[in-house]
Amino acid sequence: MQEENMQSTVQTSNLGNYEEARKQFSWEEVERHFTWYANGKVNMAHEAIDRHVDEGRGNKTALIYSDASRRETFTFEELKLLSNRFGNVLRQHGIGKGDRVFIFMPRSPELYVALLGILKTGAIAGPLFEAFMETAVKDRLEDSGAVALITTPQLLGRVSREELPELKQIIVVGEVHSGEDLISYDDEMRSASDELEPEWLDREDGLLIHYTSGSTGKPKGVYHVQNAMIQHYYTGKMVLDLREDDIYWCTADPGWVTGTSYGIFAPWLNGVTNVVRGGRFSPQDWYSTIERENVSVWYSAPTAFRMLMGAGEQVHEQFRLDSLRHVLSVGEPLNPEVVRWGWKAYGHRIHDTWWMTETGAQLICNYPEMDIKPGSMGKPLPGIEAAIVDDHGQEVPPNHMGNLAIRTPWPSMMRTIWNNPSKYEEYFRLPGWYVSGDSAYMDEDGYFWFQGRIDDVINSSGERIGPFEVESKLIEHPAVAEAGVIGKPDSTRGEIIKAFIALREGYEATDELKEEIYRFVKEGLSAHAAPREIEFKDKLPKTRSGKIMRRVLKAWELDLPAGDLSTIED
Ligand code: 6R9
Repeated sequence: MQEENMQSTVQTSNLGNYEEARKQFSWEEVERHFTWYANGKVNMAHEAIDRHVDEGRGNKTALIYSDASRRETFTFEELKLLSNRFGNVLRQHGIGKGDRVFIFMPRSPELYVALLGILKTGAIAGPLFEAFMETAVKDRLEDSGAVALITTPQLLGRVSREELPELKQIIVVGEVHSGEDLISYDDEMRSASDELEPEWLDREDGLLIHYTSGSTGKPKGVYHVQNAMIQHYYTGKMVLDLREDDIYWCTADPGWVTGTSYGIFAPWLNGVTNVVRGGRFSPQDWYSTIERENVSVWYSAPTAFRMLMGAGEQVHEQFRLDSLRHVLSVGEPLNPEVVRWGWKAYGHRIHDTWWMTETGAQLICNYPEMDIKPGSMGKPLPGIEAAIVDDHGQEVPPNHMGNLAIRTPWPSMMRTIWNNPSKYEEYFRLPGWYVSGDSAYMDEDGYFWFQGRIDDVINSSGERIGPFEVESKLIEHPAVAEAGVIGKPDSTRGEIIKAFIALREGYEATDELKEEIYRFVKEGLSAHAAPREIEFKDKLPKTRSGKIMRRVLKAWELDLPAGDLSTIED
């Protein structure tokens, strides 16, 4: 990327004139910023790390890692040398281009070094959540045909090696006992050379496989290629609004696509200092991370924001949060109440962004310069054509609910579902469109409003009700910390609305409270949207990325099998 070219990207990031920006935009223009546009040789780890060293930014801090027991910083140069070493370790064991190499460990500097090292060899990285149990790990390693795994002594017991004949090498970060047929990360890193020529790849060569759960069947291996970096880089600039001196914190784990696209690639392609915080969530811990590291751009998820909101003012008021310049959210609908609260609590409107594992990067967003309508996901990125279509692929008029679909292609879209091309085809069942599986509508100003997953939409007495709308109203009630809403079969109404609710501290689960909450929704939203049944729970079932698993609520309710639970939080 040339310095003067980066300037011109910054200028187009002024989306104040959205229509004009859309007209002028071309992906090819963005591609030109990469040196590989001219020579055709590409490697994500080189673009994200080594290039900054080559261009004189080697001494800049790339990574600030901390958890309860340590805090370490790494410059771009240090990350270059460490990932070179790890690349050499892998090469010594015969690993190279196209091999699938998985990572199964908690966040730590070694995880990030390992991932970059994998990419340098041209292998395809597969990050897994540390919380996965034996079957979840096995399913993913088996389906991908992984040849190597990087893990820790604590997690090793969940790797059923006998059942995974293709898994040749296990590299352990931590203590290894001799005679165990394991590779010690520490030993081999010590003796490996820190010089390495990365594997030069084609832009359509592999980058990552992220496993994600559908509503049925086994998890799907979403396959991404090097070319995705065009969009990671560009959205980092336009949507995250990353600038040279930013301290950026994405709270997501690399086991989730947000933790790679926006926890690794977008910040480092833009040469920005990246904060990683290990350990468990607590409001105090997160706010003190922002305060200590002077975080300026913060990307998190609705569940976290709701929990921070639930913690009450007395918590955030103890911290100095004025380093923040831009706050963003992804993963689930961001309730209007949370947007309004964020404005009050942080002085910033939380900017919602919509995208999926399959899309590889953000597609519909609230840009820094845009007027936010609280509750809306925003507008399509320049270069992205989104629409609401009916089941035949015809666009529906504004304010009508339908399938949220994207005109193909875009740079970061998945290239296949690993081992399952027919699953991949299902996303393109309407010719010319990628069908997201979300239902939404577009208003007369071109803002998109999420309604639910297609299969979550409730039909009560002929009214189509998006569960999110009801959930958003519910959490405006002072007693409600979290809410999940499903349609429960009902002989007269087709379905009635049932709400599962976790209460905030200090509220008691009584019938009077149920009655009060019912009336609150009825009066605030509509009678047909009010939950006729309410059940209080200590906790709601959620994925690791914070999505309330309505299908689990439904399974509880109807006494059905809950399906694949490998991504559930606890
Ligand atoms: C990045 C990520 C994708 C699904 C998507 C939708 C939901 C994501 C959202 C949102 C409403 C938003 N989703 N962002 N719903 N508003 N801003 O989340 O990927 O884990 O694959 O989930 O998440 O239902 O289809 P992934």
